[in-house]
Amino acid sequence: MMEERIPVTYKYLRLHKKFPSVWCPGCGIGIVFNALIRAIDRSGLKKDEVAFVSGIGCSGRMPVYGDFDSLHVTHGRALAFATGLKLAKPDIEVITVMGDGDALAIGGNHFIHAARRNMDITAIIVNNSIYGMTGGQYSPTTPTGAKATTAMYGDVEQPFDVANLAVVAGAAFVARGAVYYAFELERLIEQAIRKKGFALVEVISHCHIHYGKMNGMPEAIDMLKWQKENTISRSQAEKEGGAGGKIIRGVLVDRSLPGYVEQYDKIIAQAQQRLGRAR
Ligand SMILES: Cc1ncc(C[n+]2csc(CCOP(=O)(O)OP(=O)(O)O)c2C)c(N)n1
Ligand code: SF4
Repeated sequence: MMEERIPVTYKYLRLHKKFPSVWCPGCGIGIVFNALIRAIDRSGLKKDEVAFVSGIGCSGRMPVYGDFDSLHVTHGRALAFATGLKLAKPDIEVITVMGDGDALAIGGNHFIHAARRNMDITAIIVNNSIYGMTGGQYSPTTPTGAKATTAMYGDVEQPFDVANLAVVAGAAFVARGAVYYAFELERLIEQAIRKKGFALVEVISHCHIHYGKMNGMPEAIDMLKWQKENTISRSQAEKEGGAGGKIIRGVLVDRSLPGYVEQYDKIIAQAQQRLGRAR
């Protein structure tokens, strides 16, 4: 009898409760979710050692489908809730999943300060350059000139470079992956999970339904080809002496910085010593 092979991902899904998912066929979010789950599996964490936190948006639905302790909170506030959770339960691996709108528009303030504080959180930003869930409004990462339902003649704003924003804000670990390179993405997320401190993985993903349709790439495959042709690994860029105008994938920063939780614990210990009490 042939042995039935069950993908590792199935172990971590609320399979009989929450499926089918809301995601459009071909959306990049499913690939990110798979990579994230495989990264958790590789890192050896047990289900009850992980908590998922998300805001609202197509990307923010991931914790609904993952069988972990989850907080599905208000739009833009995932990192604020994740910070509270981490302080209350420092031993839990807290993972936030956000869309670019969620993390960088309404949630932009939380994003820079979580990075600045070096909160020990793994943050995944699924950057599809658009507000997917609400019908394709432009976001802080929509490229200048690209069309959106709120920019029919092209967006006039400058987009954020998400990963570099995290670098200058003070994150301990910053990486960028792309859905097209799913196995590389899995390794980047695993590194982020293992890292102490604020660890960001920006994932270049796609919303062919809104962004693609308005910008000459109506099928998921068009957008995946775009990722293949317009991104380059850091090692390849170094070999070639430059990125040639392409977006760099890989680890951008991995540094040792004091983490917020350990600094906070030190303050508590000092205060308790002064008051003459053991913790
Ligand atoms: C306070 C608040 N403002 C606005 C909304 C409406 N809203 C829901 S999801 C969303 C944007 C989603 O875009 P993004 O975060 O990029 O995620 P995606 O759906 O593309 O994955 C917005 C504006 C809301 N739910 N709550
Ligand atoms: S609307 Fe866009 S981002 Fe949302 S599930 Fe569909 S393809 Fe994905």
